[in-house]
Amino acid sequence: MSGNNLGSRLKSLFKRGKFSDVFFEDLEDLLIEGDLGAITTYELISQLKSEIKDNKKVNGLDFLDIVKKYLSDIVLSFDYKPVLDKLNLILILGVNGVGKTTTIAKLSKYFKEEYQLDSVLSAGDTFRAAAVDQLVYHGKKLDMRVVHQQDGSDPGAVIFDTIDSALSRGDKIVIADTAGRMHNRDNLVKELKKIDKIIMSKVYVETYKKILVIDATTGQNGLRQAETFHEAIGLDGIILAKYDSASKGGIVISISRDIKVPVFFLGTGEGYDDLIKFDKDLFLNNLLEI
Ligand SMILES: Nc1nc2c(ncn2[C@@H]2O[C@H](COP(=O)(O)OP(=O)(O)O)[C@@H](O)[C@H]2O)c(=O)[nH]1
Ligand SMILES: [Mg+2]
Repeated sequence: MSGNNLGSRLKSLFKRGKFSDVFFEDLEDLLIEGDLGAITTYELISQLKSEIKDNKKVNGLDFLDIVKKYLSDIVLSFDYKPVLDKLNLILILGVNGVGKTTTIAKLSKYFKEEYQLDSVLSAGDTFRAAAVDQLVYHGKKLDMRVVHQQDGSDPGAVIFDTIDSALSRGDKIVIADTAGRMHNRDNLVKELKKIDKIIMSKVYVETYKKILVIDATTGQNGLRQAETFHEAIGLDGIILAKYDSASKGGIVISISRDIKVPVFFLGTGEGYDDLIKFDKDLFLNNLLEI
């Protein structure tokens, strides 16, 4: 259920107005179900308890304000802008099916509209046969160049080639796809470290961003994915895909809190235009239905 109706359920709980043990137990359940994570939940509840002690007259609306203020101090956002006179490399990471390839297509359209820059798409997911075709398809639709090799080739070599060709042609943005297979964690980590090293040898560190795509519907599993990728190569940001689902994305609160990686964008549908910059205030208003 991942955060469904968290705000309205909080509101109806607060309306009861009796701050009994049962009230706090129900509140705890709601926050946990909303994917806020255990530590956030316990700290938030102890803060609410002390606010009640200090001010007996807190009402439902004050309560939501306290919750929002608390979460606002935790959630991290980042306003991503490419560096206009250098080659920008965006490495897109994430487990299978979260929305990586679709997000790459959306990002390329976004950069075209915002900065009039074409992106070169790098088909670094060489593990799944259809992945290269999918990127080539989007490239054709959006009129973006795609660099690819045959299925099963070395992803590091594909990305290496892409960067070389982008540098020689003066392109400013490379967005690289990767395979998200997780069944063998050691292999995945090894491969990611290799790709990371290749990229670091070719682009300026300030123009290189490692972005993890998380599926909003996966709940706490998203935090474990973020931890795995962050430990492997260090993440710069998160894109939360499928935010148009019933989930309100409470998982980014746990990710911000536990590994301190900010959110860049939200994916809001399957179309090329369904990508919006992450706005913390809007996100929290939507989560809490304020
Ligand atoms: N509703 C919705 N679907 C999405 C979004 N992003 C991706 N998808 C869908 O999720 C599925 C998997 O996407 P894909 O990009 O192939 O994932 P990948 O395996 O990580 O590359 C596709 O059917 C996409 O259309 C989103 O923001 N909202
Ligand atoms: Mg893909």
